[in-house]
Amino acid sequence: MPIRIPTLDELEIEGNVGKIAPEKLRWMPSFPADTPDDVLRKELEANGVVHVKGVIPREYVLATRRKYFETVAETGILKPDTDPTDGIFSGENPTNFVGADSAKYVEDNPIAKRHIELVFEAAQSEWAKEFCENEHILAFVHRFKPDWTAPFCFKRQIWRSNIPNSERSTTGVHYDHIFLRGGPPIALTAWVPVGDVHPLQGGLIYLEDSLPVAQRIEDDFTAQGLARGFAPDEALSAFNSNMGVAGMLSRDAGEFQAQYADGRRWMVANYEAGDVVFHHSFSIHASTTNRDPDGVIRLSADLRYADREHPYDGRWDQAPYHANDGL
Ligand SMILES: O=C(O)CCC(=O)C(=O)O
Ligand SMILES: [Fe+2]
Repeated sequence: MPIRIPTLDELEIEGNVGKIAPEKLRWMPSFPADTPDDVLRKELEANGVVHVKGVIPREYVLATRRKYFETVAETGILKPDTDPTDGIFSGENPTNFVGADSAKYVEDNPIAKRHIELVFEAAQSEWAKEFCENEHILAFVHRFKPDWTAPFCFKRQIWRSNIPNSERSTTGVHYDHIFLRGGPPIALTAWVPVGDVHPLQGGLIYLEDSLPVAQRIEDDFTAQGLARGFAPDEALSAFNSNMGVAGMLSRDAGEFQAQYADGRRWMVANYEAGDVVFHHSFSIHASTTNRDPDGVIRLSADLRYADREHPYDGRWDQAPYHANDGL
């Protein structure tokens, strides 16, 4: 049964701390795949993010969703006797299935350790590499970045599953350049919902008109780094002493909005398998808590693109995502 998409007033969007009031939200525009290139580019420059419908054939995305869940299934993440493509959560202890970025907190939980190993296995697989390099996304990278003559997908790509009703597990508020400072802020992120991600399933929310806000914050970090006499490597790090926990600007979208957004709203969206959200390195975004009523796990991939003929952050192209890669 397709889920009925709630109205903004009905939507219960939660960060790590609390709900975000409906008046602090708006819907994000989406664009059909045949939208003219100049409209897509203008939207990326003006709003920092473009949600494009139907970029990748739905069947390919769903087949990839199946492969991912087959790879991690042995840890008991899926409800017995359900189709891996559906990705229905088993209801086991949520801490068994925390993301790979929590690797250092699960040393005493063998199931969680194994789960993270399998997440890395998925990220290092041939099917994940093919997915990142698929012609459908690359065609859009060309359309957004016509001056790139040799675009490529960074080896380090992140696969994330968010299980339903797992508290305090959302991705904190950030812009990607925090993690990509080894190059100029021109890398292009494709955030790919790997399955349908309706607004209750905890997909990404984007702050409207966020590029100037991020630029200001980044300028501030640069000035603080200079004042503190950071060595070059330290200045590049997302985890230097100026930065928040895990490199994030805030652990909670609502808190960040109250402090820094100056009346800007968070944009929410209904993502479907086949859609891709392209965002600028200064686009401010976060994820929300998965409250899927049918227990569906939210799966997505963060794929990032740069060009061999332009400067880029080489730290992201050394190896696939693995434990302790320091990024
Ligand atoms: O999926 C998430 O929770 C975070 C994704 C993200 O931040 C990105 O793709 O840049
Ligand atoms: Fe991000």
